[in-house]
Amino acid sequence: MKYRIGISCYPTVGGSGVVATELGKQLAERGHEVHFITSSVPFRLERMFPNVYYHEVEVNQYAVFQHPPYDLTLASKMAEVIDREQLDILHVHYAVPHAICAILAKQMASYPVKIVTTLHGTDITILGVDRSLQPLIRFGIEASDAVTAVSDDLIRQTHKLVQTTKDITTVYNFIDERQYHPVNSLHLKQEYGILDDEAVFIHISNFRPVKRIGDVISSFEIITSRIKAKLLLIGDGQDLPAAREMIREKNLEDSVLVLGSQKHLAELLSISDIMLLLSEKESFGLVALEAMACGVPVIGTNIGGIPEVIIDGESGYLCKVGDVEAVASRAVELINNRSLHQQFKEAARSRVLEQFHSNSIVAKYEYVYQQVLDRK
Ligand code: GMT
Repeated sequence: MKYRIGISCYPTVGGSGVVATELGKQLAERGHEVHFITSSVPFRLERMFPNVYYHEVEVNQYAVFQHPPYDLTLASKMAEVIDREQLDILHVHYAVPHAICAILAKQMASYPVKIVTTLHGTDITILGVDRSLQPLIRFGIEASDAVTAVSDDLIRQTHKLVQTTKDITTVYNFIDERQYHPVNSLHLKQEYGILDDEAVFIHISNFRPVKRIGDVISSFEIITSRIKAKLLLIGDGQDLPAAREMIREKNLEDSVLVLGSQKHLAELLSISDIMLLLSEKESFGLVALEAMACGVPVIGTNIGGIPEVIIDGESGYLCKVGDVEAVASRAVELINNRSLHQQFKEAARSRVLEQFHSNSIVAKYEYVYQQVLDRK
C-alpha cells in the first residue's frame, strides 16, 4: 500500500530532525507521498526529491500575541494540509509540541487522518520531569493513534516519568548507508596537521550540558598523556565557549581541533579511530550509529539507549557517566591493540548493517502506519 504521509519535526540540526527527514526521503523513495509541514525546509532536504512536498509554517508576530504562536500556526497548517492532500498519516516527532498540534489539527480537519508520534528523548527525559508539562505530554501520547520511541529504554522512561501505560513500540533510528560508509579522506589528516602516528578521537554533538563535553576533554587529556593523539570536536552549542576555555586551561590547543558544525561527517569519521559519546542522557545516540557505519568504534556511557546501540567489548565500550579514567584506559587499550581495534571497526559496521539497516527500520514504520490504518 502507498500512503500520503505528513511529517512534522523541528527542521534544524538535531537527531530528531535528521531522523524525521531521512525517514521522509526513504518513504518517498518507496513510493509514498510525503508532505513535510515544518517552519523551514529541513536541513537534510538539501535538494528536490520526487514524491516529497514542503508546506511552510509561517509564524507571524501580531501585537495581540506576547509570543509568536508557532504551535497554533502549525496546528492550523496541519489541518489545512490534512484536508487538501487527504493525508492518511500525520507522523509527528516529539510529543510536545508536535503531537499536541497534530491532535488539535485532527479535530479541525474533516479527513480521517491517523496520528503517529515518535518520541526522541528530549521531549521525555527533559520536558517529562517538568510537572507543569507532564499532563500535556501524557495527553499527547495517549491521544496519538500509535506511538513509537527510539529505544526500549525511552519506553521505560516514558512510562515512568510521564506515568502512562500507553502501548509504545520501539523503532530504532537508522542512517542512510549510502551517505555513511568508510571513505578515503586521508588528505584531511594532512590538511588538519594530524600525524600518521597520532590516534584520532572524535566527538560530535550540539554541545548541550547533557553531552558532558568537559568529560570528553578530561578523558582526552588523560589519553594524550599516554599516547599521541588528536581530538576533533564537531558541532556547536551553548557549552562550546566553556569547552574552548577548558582546552586553553589544559594547554590542549595544539591537540584539540574545534571544527564547528560540519556537513561532510563521513569524511571526518573516516579519519577517526574512536568516537567519544559521554552523555548523561541519550535516548539513542544517532551520532554513534553514524560513526559505527563509517567503521568507527564508540566509547559511550552506559545510560539511556546507548547500550542498545553499542555492544560493550564488541563494537565499542561502555563506561559509567563521569568515569573519565575508565574512558581513557579503554581508549588507550584499544588504540594499542591494532588487531582488536580492527575487529571492533568491523563489528561496528556490521552491527549497523545488520541491526539498524534503513530498509528494515523504514519497513517497521510502514507496518506501524498499516496497523493504525487497519484499525477502524
Ligand atoms: O541529542 C540532542 O540533544 C538532540 C535530540 C533531538 O531531539 O533532536 O536528540 C534526541 O533524538 C535523537 C534522535 O532520535 C537521539 O539519537 C538522541 O539520543 C536524543 N537525545 C537525547 O536523548 C539527549
